[in-house]
Amino acid sequence: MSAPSASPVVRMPFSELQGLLQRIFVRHGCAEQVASVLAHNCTSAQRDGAHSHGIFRMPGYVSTLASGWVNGQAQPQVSDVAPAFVRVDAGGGFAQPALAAARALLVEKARTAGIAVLAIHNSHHFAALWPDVEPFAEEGLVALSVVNSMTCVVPHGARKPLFGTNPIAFAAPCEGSDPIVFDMATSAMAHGDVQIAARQGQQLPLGVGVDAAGEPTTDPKAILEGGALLPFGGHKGSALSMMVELLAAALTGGHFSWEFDWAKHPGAKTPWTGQLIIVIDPSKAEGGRFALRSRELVGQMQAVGLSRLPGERRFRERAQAAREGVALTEQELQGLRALLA
Ligand code: NDP
Ligand code: PYC
Repeated sequence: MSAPSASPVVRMPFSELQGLLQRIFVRHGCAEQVASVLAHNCTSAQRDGAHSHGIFRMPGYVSTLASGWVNGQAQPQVSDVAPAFVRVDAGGGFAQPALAAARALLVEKARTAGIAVLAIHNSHHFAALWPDVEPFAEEGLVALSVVNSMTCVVPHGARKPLFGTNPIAFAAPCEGSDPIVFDMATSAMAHGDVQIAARQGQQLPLGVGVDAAGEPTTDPKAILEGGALLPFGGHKGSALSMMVELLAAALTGGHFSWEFDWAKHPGAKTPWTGQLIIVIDPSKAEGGRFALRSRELVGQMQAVGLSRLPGERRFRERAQAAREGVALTEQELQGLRALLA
């Protein structure tokens, strides 16, 4: 999805935009450490052209903080519960600072046991998921993460929404190149992209969602105002979304996507759920040549005609941002300055 405006594009150094976002988070009640983690996450999404979870999200972060729904000052409580299992109670704060607090222990366990699980609960996740897994692959590890969101997806064969948009992100090292990374909602479209389409007055393909009467619609506003999304790929995406509910909520101790009620917090936007991250050390595997085998797989995919790997578009946009600065529109920049005022 393209940037959400026809306003002129400006480019800023990563550090400058990150600093601006960090000040906004602090201004609206986040502790410095929380603000730093969220600002880095959000700037990274903007830099990579992941627009549904870049600065488009800043008004939502601000309104959810103002509503008192999320605790921007939460101190994550990390528990070392088993040789390969770490739990974090995020304290009603954001999931990313909880991951940051547990990360060193998680990696140590994965390198010792070969695999380790991080189960975060009592957490809010309002971001893209790839920033949570990609850094593991950059240090030679394989990582898989799932997070559930808010009820807005009708399970395949059902009549009413129950699941969240429930993304799955995966990252693996690949010899001689950027890691292999994919990150996808299990709904036919991310909720953020439906919001962007509604804002831009675009229609959606059939199969993305239904209106308030449960009828197929191509109108994003009908999906957002009383309608719902569908899983991608019919029963297959629906099964994956169910798996995300189980792993991100039931296994972590977090809420299912339908289990929280933000009605008493006008402006609340962030799903109060859970997140699971599994990290594997591939050096323990047969042959210890995982990254080389990744390279072979990619080579074979390209040999049969593949021209775009998942993650490749982001890495391309990242390279351009490194040369020219992170792109945002003049209108978005003004909006950010207004959030700081
Ligand atoms: P997309 O459908 O845009 O992309 C999904 C994956 O497929 C990406 O890895 C993308 O790579 C890759 N891809 C897309 N098009 C192609 C193609 N033609 N060929 C090869 N690979 C391709 O993502 P979604 O709309 O499903 O999700 C968007 C974001 O929303 C995600 O970051 C997700 O984490 C986030 N989200 C967050 C939620 C939360 O609760 N926090 C809930 C739901 C979604 P590339 O990135 O390089 O384009
Ligand atoms: O885009 O579906 C989405 C989403 C939900 C929560 C954060 N992003």
